[in-house]
Amino acid sequence: MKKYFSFAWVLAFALIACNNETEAHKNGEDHPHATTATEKFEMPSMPEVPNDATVFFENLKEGQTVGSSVAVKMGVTGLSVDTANGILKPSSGHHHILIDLDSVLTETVIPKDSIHLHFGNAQTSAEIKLPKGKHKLTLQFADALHRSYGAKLTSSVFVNVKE
Ligand SMILES: [Cu+2]
Repeated sequence: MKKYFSFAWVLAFALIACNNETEAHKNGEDHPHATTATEKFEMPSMPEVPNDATVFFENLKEGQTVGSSVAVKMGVTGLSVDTANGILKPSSGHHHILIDLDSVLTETVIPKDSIHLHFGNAQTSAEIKLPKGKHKLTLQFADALHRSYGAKLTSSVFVNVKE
C-alpha cells in the first residue's frame, strides 16, 4: 500500500512538472516573435564575389602628379557595377573612394562624407578635388548596403597634387 502511495506521489510530481513545463512554454509564447523581430535587424550576409575579381584605378599610376581636380576612372574585373539600391546581388556592388585613409575591413558599412565618397549611381568615373600635397586614394568596392568587400577588392595609389 505504501508503495502505491509513493508511486502516486511520483506520478503526481511528474504531472506537475510536465504541466509547469507546458505553462513555461505558454508563457514563452512571445519568444518566437521576439526572435523574429531581432532577426529582422540582422544584416544579411555579404554577396559572393569571384576570388579573382579586382578593382583598380584605370587612369592613375602610383606617384602620379595631378592637378587639384583629378579625373578618376574606376575599373573592375569579374564584377558588375550597380546602383546602391539595397538589393544584394552576387558579384555586384558600387565604388567608394577613400581619401587619405587605409582600407577597411570586410562587412564594414562605410560612412558617407568628404573623405568617404560613394558612387551609388553606378558611376565608373568621377572628378575629385584635392588640396595640394601628397594624397592616398583608395578605391574600395562595396555591396548595395555600402558594406566593404574588404582588402581583396581594394586598390590604392598615392598622387601628388601640384596646385
Ligand atoms: Cu556606398
